[in-house]
Amino acid sequence: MRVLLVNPRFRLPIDTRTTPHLGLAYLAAVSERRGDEVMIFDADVEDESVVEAARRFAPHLVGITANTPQVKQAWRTAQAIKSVRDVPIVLGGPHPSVLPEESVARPEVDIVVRGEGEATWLELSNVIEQALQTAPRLTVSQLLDPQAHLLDHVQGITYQTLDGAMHQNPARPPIADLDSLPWPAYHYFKMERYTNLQPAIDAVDGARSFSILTSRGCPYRCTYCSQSIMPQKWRARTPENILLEWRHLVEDLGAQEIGVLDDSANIRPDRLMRLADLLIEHRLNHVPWIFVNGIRADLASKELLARMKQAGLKRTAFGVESGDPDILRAINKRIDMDTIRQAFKNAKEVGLETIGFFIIGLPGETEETMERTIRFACELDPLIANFSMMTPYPGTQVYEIVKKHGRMLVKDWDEYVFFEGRARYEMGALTAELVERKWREAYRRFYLRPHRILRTLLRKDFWINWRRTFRLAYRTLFPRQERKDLKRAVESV
Ligand code: B12
Ligand code: SF4
Repeated sequence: MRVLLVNPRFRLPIDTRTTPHLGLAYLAAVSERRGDEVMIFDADVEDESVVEAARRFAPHLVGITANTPQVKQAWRTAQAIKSVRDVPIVLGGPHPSVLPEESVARPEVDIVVRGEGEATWLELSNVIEQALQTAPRLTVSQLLDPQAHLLDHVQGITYQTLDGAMHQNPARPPIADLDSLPWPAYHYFKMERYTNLQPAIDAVDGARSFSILTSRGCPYRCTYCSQSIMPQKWRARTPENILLEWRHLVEDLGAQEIGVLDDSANIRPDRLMRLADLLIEHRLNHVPWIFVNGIRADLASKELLARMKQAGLKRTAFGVESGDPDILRAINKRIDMDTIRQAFKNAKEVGLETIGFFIIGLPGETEETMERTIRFACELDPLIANFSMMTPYPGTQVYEIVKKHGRMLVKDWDEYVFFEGRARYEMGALTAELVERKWREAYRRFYLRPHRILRTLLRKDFWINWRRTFRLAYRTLFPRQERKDLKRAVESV
């Protein structure tokens, strides 16, 4: 069977072509293991249109991924494919997982896979292949015929049969044994077209940057985080299993940097300690790696950080979010400021570079609390401070709070990006003017301190990348024209 997996193009004032989409890379791997012919269409890097690709490849099944700001583009993409081929179109990813009925109600979307996708995608592929055996010209109408009951037993999907009935099949339990998954299938991506993991600060050949996922899920429930849509249960691969993939990335694919994308990699510090030992023992520690997405500051002891540094860890991010203790409590972060201070101190003392993630405009914020966040960022002084404008994603607690007590300023999913410098909602004393001003101030005050400017100028990678860095800074702070041009280009599919 031929399966086409699509990452719809996305307009964002930052470069999104950093690394191949890991979710699609996993789905491609399970399809390949099933014996399917696979094509990945990552619209961010392709030359041809998705319509041309669908015509040429003639898939029996199409899967499209979508986060919130991508979902409308996912619908446009589905429409474009449907215009040339009567093929079942399945949507998955963070957005349709939270609001499956919204997508399924559209004529161009047939099925939504909710949550973790591999097992459901596999089962759907089996169902469709079996149906194709009895009806080689299987139409979508046959698949969605209420009398046929073809999809009745597939867990984790939502779909609408031809009689208009919406079916929300029971949720699929999370994959218990992550070691059983195949490795992400990078060979379906045009690797040479991606940038490296953090192109604003590192100069690495993009074709040699890879990501890895050592655990899934997160036991915490921070009120602003879309992680709350994934299974609460934190599951981890064994260090021995991770080592095999790590070695494959380094020795077979020539990785020059590896990004660990876990939400919360250090929930069990002993597991990371063992992984670090294995990387050292197997001489894989010459390839630098980065915790791109942040680790928990309360579980990052100096001993663990030092061992990981020895194992090749170059840089780690921490989710700090706020410099105000009450706001930290309100967002359910379950970390206090001293613990965060200590984690940054430990990381710097063992020689690691640090990234701090901060949020401006959380519910309940005032000018003073945002001011504390800016001051805390300057005090912690990470190599990179990333200030996100609070964007309430559907499914999160903040989204419910804002819907109830505030006023959403953006109605369109396309606008749900947080690097754009525009406030997404207003609530009480938290006006758009105030949040936008503090967000601009945060970047200005953090990066334009004399010692920061000097530090930036002294980095070798800055000079290799300076054109790009200035372009990114400009696009981040003045996104308006960029947005218009991108919108036009993207919506043509
Ligand atoms: C790495 C990452 C990025 C990278 C993306 C690199 C890339 N090319 O993929 C960068 C830094 C560019 C990025 C940017 C953004 N990101 Co981001 N990102 C992540 C992160 C940390 C890891 C993604 C990942 O690889 N996960 C692991 C894989 C295995 O999971 P997955 O992709 O979700 O796929 C699984 C399922 O969702 C499902 N699935 C997914 N697609 C499909 C399709 C089909 C057909 C099927 C059947 C199943 C299926 O099956 C997959 C396998 O189990 C996640 C957090 C997270 N834990 O997922 C946030 C996350 C996805 N990002 C998020 C956001 C908000 C953004 C931005 C919008 C932020 C912004 N700047 O405003 C941008 C959007 C950029 C874009 N192009 O769309 C949110 C999404 C929330 C939402 N409701 O949409 C997340 C969930 C973070 C969070 N906790 O809030 N991101
Ligand atoms: S912000 Fe981090 S710790 Fe909090 S729920 Fe999301 S992934 Fe978990």
